[in-house]
Amino acid sequence: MTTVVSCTLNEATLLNNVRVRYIKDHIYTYVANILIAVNPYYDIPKLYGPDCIKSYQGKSLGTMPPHVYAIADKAYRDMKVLMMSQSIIVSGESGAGKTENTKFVLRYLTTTYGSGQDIDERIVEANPLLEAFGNAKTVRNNNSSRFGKFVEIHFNEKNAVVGGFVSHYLLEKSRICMQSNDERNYHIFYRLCAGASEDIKKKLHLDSPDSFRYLNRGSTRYFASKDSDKQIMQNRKSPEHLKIGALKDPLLDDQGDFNRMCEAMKRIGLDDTEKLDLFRVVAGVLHLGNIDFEETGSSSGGCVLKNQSGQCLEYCADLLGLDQDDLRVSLTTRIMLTTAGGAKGTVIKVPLKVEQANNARDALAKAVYSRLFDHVVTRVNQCFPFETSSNFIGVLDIAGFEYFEHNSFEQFCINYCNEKLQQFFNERILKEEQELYQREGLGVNEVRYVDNQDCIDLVEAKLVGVLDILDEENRLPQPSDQHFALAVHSKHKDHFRLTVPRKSKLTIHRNLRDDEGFIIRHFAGAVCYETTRFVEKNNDALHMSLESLVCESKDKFVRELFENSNTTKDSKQKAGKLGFISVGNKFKTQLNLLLEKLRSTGSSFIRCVKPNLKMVSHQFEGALILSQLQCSGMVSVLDLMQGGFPSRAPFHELYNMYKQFMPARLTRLNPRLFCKALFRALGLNDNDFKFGLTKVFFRPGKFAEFDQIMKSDPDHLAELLKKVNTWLV
Ligand code: AOV
Ligand code: MG
Repeated sequence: MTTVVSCTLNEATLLNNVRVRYIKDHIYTYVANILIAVNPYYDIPKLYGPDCIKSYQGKSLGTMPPHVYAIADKAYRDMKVLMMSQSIIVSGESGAGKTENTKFVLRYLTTTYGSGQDIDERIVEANPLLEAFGNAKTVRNNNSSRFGKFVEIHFNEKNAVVGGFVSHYLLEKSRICMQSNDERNYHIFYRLCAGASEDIKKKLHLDSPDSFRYLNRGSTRYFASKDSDKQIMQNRKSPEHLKIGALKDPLLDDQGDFNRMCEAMKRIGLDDTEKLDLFRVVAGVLHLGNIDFEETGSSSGGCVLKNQSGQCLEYCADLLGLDQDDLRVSLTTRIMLTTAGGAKGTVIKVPLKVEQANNARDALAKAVYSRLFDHVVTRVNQCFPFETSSNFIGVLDIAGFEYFEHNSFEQFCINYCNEKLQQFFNERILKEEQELYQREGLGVNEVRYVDNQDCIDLVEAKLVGVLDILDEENRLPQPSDQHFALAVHSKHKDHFRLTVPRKSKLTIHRNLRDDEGFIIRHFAGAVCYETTRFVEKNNDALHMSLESLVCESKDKFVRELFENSNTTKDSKQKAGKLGFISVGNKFKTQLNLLLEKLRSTGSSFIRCVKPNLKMVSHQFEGALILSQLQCSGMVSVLDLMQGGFPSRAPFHELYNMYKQFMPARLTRLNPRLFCKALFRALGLNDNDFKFGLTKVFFRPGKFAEFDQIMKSDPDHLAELLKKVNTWLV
């Protein structure tokens, strides 16, 4: 049997089950209909090949070994039978395999149920492009997605693929200008430097990544040099590969990846002009990053460009279609509207200090790159448009709960998102299950779980939620991170979910003051957030002078990046007055829309698990894995399963499904009696199922057995049915 069918299910048996299977390269395991996927960190032969794809087509869950394909097929069949859109929610921590499994789902669905048109391929080929611009090497994952995405595959009334749509969430912007030790910027920067033709390199004035500030911040050098390093890296079973500087990871083949990306661009229909547009802006950002400032030494306290930055300024202005002098002025001064002295709306130019000019430069780089990423997603969406869609299957690939040594605004947003998804999971799996058992009168024990609505409110409630407190801070004339942290504490003095850092038992956070952060008790554990730069990170608006600079670019492509950005006109106007567009509240709105969508679909869950921190194959770290299973809510699911009935079928469905095999007199019975008679005739064990009011419920794995009897052995079935006839008489 392939599912978890142990009679006593608890976290120890689950962990053991997952371990035993993992050792045999069976990386997938079910708990009820939830798929647990352990990252094997090597390519298991034939696990995803075309034969395997074929073998899952149209098969009920549980009739074949657990697989991500089985979940994809279930979603498809549910969509078809229930005529309802479906979602597959893939979660797990960084490096657990979310993105890889997402790609397998997309490939399965387009291969198996595609229309045989370009569109099928395009949905799959969009990924290399999205990953080039939105993924980066981190210490946890060489190909870490630094944005969340929800990919919808749309189907027509005949249930064939007609198109797709990608929504994206929260690209990590800080990475564009700065990376932690041993991490990299987005792949595209290195790939372009490594792979572009000499002609393009010349046009874009590209050099080695080492020559760009935005790329050489990691502590180690980027180049893969020694052959011995390469050998170590290729042998992933050896932890030695971690000792080699991360930036020169020979597993990342920037040149080869560049070629693959260009191939993908071609396949999804991007022409050379469009390709060059993208590359030009990427290069423009790199040159912008190389501009340096120094103090003027004059009494005004302003700054000027360093002498050697003249060339970078020229390149950047040229590539982004800006006027050199305008760019220089916008980076070193700030335009402000003043109402002082009654002169309404007088424009004054305030000179910037070196640090402020550096910030202006970085803000411009982040704005340009993130708008470029928005454009890439929009462009990808144009590659698989659909006019009519009956239903869709959406796959959500978004970072799981994060808890690092230092946690900032990014972790705060991600963990808030995970609270919302956990609530959805609870709703679907636990609450609905429990309510259903009650409604159907099964007499199954109540399952207790911690409702996390209070934690969600703490973040998103109007006015008093952390996001609104932060927005309020952003709107102050002189916002400060310290004032914000204190405001959070003062509004939630006795909140169960929130506490001051000094009360933390977590020793690494002991030295944080109240005005430097706060701790939130999440469903998956307490996290201490350091609030430095929260105010800045929550603001999506550029200084007025920079905004108008790019909006008036001579380069049509750059101009359109800003004109068409998904910031609405309304919020732009507001931003103009206040200099503020809220990142946090935009995310909240997006997230609530996403959840509304998820709630309107049927859902399946894939919980990805990272087996070890070394990113090597064949190493199972039990404690690490158990804590992931707990964080993802799997352990509470087990409680439910213990006395539960994960598979169920309405009487009328069983009736319709099997009446063709039945003698006429039996089909005259009402569906409920019909099922009772059938089950009795088949001699099923009473412990394996329960009759509710409208449905019959099965113990784990038992529906598949029943289905097998009904479908696979007509002679045996005929024998049994004869018995029913006698029994009815
Ligand atoms: P993630 O999406 O969950 O992390 P990925 O899907 O990028 O993680 O997986 C990380 C790496 O693990 C991949 O690049 C592969 O090398 C390997 N891997 C994952 N799944 C498989 C598989 N089924 N078979 C073989 N190798 C696999 V992040 O995006 O960082 O949260 O932000
Ligand atoms: Mg990923």
